[in-house]
Amino acid sequence: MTVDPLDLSAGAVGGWLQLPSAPVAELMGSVGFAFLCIDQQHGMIGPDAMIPMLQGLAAAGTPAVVRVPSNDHTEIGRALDHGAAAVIVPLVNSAEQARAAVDAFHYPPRGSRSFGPTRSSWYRDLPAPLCIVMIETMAAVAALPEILAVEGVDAIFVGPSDLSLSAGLPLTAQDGDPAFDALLQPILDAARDRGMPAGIFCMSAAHARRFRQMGATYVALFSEAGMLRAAAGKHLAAAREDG
Ligand code: 3PY
Ligand code: MG
Repeated sequence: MTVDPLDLSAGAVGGWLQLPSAPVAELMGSVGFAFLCIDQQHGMIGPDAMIPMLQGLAAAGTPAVVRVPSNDHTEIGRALDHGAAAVIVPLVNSAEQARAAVDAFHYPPRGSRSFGPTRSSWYRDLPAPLCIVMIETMAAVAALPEILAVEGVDAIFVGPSDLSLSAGLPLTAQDGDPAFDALLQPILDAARDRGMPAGIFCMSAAHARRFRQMGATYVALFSEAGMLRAAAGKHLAAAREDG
């Protein structure tokens, strides 16, 4: 398996997977995304479905990121054992929670990950995986300087929907509401000041362009399920039109 190192510092555009399908993961990998994220938090992907999806992405040569279901020691270790190039940990709301994620990510003496690297040990020279924590609540915003200072946090990833809800804003705030931008800009600025990659989930290509202009160093575009549903709806509507 040859997979390029994950570079989250220079405008990378990744994609998002919610459906438990290896062929769909491979298909999305063939498109050229900088990475694809297997979403175990909100996607329909359990541990058994994840393994063939990792294999599909490896076949396409696409780095596979795993969003674990929660900040859970076992889930983080398992994603790494199975060969994730990075783990995204949702809802990290304090430095203590960031330290717990980093602790689960590393073997002793640095952390407390249990040894048993199944698939990840089958290949030499795999790039070192990255530990990415999600900033998506007002608590995380308040604790941001301390979270960014936690040794072992490699990058942050903003969840715009949860952040909006936590701030009492509508989900549409990410479409350009100044109140949302006023929340996001200092997050991106603080990461830049520390030289830390900062990414954000994007519901559209327009969001990706706007958030990159605001300083996001990488983005993840909405999911294969969303794209498939939108395309199916468009084709259906077109087919119903009279010639
Ligand atoms: C959010 O927008 O809250 C996310 O977690 C995106 O995946
Ligand atoms: Mg979220």
